[in-house]
Amino acid sequence: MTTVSPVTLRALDAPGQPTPSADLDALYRGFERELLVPLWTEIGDLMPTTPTPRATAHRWRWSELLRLARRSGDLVPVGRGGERRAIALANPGLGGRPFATPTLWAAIQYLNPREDAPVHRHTQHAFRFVVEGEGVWTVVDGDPVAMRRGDFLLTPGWRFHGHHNRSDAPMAWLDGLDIPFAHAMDATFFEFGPDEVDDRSTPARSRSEQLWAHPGLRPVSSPGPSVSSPIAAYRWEHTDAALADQLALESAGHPGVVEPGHAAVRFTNPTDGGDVLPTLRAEMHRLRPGAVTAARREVGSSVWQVFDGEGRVTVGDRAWDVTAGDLVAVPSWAASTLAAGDRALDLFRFSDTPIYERLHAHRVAVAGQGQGKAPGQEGTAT
Ligand code: GTQ
Ligand code: FE2
Repeated sequence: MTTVSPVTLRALDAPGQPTPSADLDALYRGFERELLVPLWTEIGDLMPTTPTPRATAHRWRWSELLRLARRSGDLVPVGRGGERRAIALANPGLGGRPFATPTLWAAIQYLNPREDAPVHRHTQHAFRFVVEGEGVWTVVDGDPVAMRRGDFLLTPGWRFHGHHNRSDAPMAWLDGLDIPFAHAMDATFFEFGPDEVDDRSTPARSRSEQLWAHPGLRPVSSPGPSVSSPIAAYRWEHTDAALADQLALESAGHPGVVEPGHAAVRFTNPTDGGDVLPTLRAEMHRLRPGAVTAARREVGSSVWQVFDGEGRVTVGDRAWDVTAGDLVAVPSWAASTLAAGDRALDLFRFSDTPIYERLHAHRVAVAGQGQGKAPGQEGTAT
């Protein structure tokens, strides 16, 4: 049997296959010679009844990330060429590539006191989320943006950006980008910027916030909708207040929370109410002490980062205790549940949902709420 064609061998395990014979084997060799593959041997893999992601659910501990980032701070300079001291999560199902999921990059970035990361731009869309620390300004197209605990910051594609640490303490934060998606799409462009950031001032608020970060108010001078949000920083005080208010409303018997004990807000583009970046969705969630969320599946992948508190994250048949800074990758269509411990649990989440929504490939199923929606039957995103 050592001379049997690889197509025949692969077909042996698959259902609905023709009876093996020398003639069939010759046919399969013909396919191979002509670089052809029949559907009937591949259909289980290519057209499964539900998504079968190669990515797996995985938890990374912030304490370990930080330890290794600090060590990188001792040993690895930041400069032109390498560009960033960023260390990416590599999903165990994705062959060692620096991909948290097939579409999402998630990395810890680390800057030593008084250190600079050089200016560059790329078509990949980026955000930063600050789980602890402060003292770095990221300068986005000449606008200096302070980075502080709890802040969510945007660097939309093709904006020049460099970071500089103005404090005597090191700073680490989470970077999220659509690098794996852009890589798979063969759609990446990159350019070096000037050697120095052009504005080294250190304002508490960026010009983008002065113009745009006033609830419900847009500048009359602004043109129409922009593909990415014009707000460079969403400050923790606003996010925190929004979550606290949802839970206060729930306590008073009014609607607003996602489900009992679970408040959540989505960061949005104020010019159109949509997601902050064309490829990335970002949200902040708060669970009351002891709250447990309904199991939820969604097409597309996501990454959670605990911001505050302790709890347990369950994805499929895996479960992890998590604490501030810990990260969990959730593959497409895996059922996930969050549970808060004795304290409230705050979590940041980002996902590739905008891609799937725009392609009408998005489905969600929540335990106790029936089946996932069929393609073409989704309502408008809310
Ligand atoms: O800070 O500009 O984690 O360009 C990966 C690529 C961070 C950044 C990353 C980047 C950056
Ligand atoms: Fe960058």
